Amino acid sequence: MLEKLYYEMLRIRRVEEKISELYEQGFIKAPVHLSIGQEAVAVGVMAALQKQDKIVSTHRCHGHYLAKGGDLKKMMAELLGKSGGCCGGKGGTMHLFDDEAGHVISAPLVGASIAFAVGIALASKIKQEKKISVAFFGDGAVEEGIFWESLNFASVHNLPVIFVCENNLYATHSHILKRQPDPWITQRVRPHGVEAFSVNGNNVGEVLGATQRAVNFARNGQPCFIEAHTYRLKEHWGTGEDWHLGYRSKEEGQLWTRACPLKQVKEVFEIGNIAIMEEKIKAEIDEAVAFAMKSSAPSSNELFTDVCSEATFSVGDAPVSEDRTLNYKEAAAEALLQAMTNDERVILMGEGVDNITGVYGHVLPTYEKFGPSRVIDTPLSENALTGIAIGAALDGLRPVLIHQRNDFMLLTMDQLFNQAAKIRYASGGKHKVPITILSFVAKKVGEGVQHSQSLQSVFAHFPGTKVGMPTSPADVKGMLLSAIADDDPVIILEHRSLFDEVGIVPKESYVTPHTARVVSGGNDLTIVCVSAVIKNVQEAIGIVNNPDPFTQGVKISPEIIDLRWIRPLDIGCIERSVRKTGRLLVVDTGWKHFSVSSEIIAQICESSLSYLKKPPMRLGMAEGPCPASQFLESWYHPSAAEVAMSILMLYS
Ligand SMILES: Cc1ncc(C[n+]2csc(CCOP(=O)(O)OP(=O)(O)O)c2C)c(N)n1
Ligand SMILES: [Mg+2]
Repeated sequence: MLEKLYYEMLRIRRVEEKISELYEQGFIKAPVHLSIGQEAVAVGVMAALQKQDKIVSTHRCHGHYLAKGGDLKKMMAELLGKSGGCCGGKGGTMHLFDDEAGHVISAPLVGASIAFAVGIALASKIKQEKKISVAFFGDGAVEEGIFWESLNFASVHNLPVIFVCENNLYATHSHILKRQPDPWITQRVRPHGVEAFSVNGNNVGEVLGATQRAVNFARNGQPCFIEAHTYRLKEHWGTGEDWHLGYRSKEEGQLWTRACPLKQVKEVFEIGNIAIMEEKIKAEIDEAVAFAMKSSAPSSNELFTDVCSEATFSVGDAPVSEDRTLNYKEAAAEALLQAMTNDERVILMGEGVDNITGVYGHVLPTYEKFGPSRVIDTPLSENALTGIAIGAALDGLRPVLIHQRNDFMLLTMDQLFNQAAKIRYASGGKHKVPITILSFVAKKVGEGVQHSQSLQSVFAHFPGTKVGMPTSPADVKGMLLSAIADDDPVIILEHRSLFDEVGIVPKESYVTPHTARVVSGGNDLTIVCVSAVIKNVQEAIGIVNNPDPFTQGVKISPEIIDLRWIRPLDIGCIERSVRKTGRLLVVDTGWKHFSVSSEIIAQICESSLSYLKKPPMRLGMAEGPCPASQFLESWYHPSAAEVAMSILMLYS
């Protein structure tokens, strides 16, 4: 056993030395974060795991990848940016993954991947599998909120997960005592209800022993934490030494060099024929480098592949087989119930989802039917929850995560847009992240600047996500079902002022296609509506066409388009209409500047400028935060009268 552990550590060391050579020769053009000096942690932990167990890693991921059984050839090709790499060259040095080996993913945003391990553990528990998951991270990650949020969630839900902190004393160039009140992280972790071990991370046997104990706990639903004290011998990134920078001393480095994991084994134990080991490793490395060198460079098409999935569900308009009516909230609740009934991979998570109101009633039927194992009330940890949903999705579930206001989603920006939106691409299309985020926009609730925003343009900015804003009861059902069936992250924003709208909603399950809806045809003017503004627009048309002195008896027949999906944007529908009417008004629930309306008008100007008879116009919230006072807020959103004025100005 010890020989095998030594061999694995030596292999990582030699691979990283070869990486250094390739880097210095200019074959690797990206930062390399070497784990030279820290090999015992990866090897000791992995020796206690089974193949089925899954791990997630960080920017310093080479050792974890190799120790878990990741393919060395594909790793080398990835580091060289080649198409034969494990991510087709799209992931690079910090995004290695080998799903078959159980190295699910590594993510360089400090702390981010910790939540994925918790999500994988949640999925294991729900699927009643025996596998456990392990998150590797550095001491710096312990300063991130997501670490504590993840730890808390794992503890409350008794998840089979092990948190492995490689405490190498430094985050980049900053010593732990400058960043944390107590360098013994274990002490601060224990009160969270996890079993915690502190080990000499340079002693592979000690790491293995602690991990074996942790594995026994974790397989029985007791999360564990291992703090492995270790030391990075090379600079933070790059291949050299950095004693000259002065943030750590050469003497300290010499102490740790003497305590190097390889030496610790060799000096104490009789290890078989090391020369044979060296030869075998060299042959393997040479073969991997040859493979990587021969592998072709990716073609320019690869910029645009693996960004989003092709829709995996059949599309078509909502069936109108019968004329049952539901209100908007009931239709949304029915979508969630049908999705969970039809597919046992669908789970629902969110803060207070099981409380008496069941998130505006949306969750009551699902909670009643499926109970707390699939409708999961969560701690208030928006960012970690998103990461946990990602982890569960990477392990085969289709989580729906609810935030009661879209304002709260700003706390999840890292997980949503650095992680969920990028994982398909960074894994070369091999991973998918089928998560649905359901959230709400509110107006006229008196809750002011942090509860009344409409942030669709922020969310739609990122390739790799889809964003929908349903307006009708039929669409809220179809768009939610579409989101849940989608293999990519989809954000659905409901507007609370639509909750009481009633309409025909087919009973069966169906998906709303990624197209805009022409609500009423007309030739005089195109009005594009985003979400709830459609009610104001319809009222405005009533005002305009009402024969009174204000309108001087004009009769305008506008084409009203309900956008439905912000991303993908159905610009074709708007173009067809504008080329017919020559006039465009966009009315949005959000701000005008840097917005959905800006995007639509820019695209129309690019493609259809010569068709426009007048400069396009747009309306949105006043360019300031939303006031709490009902008096102030009454001027804040575009009123029907303002819409009417704009229509008249465009038409005149
Ligand atoms: C959220 C975030 N903040 C900052 C960085 C820049 N950064 C990259 S690695 C690193 C230090 C991480 O230290 P630690 O977690 O101890 O890991 P180590 O590098 O020591 O292995 C920092 C600050 C980042 N990648 N992500
Ligand atoms: Mg560190």
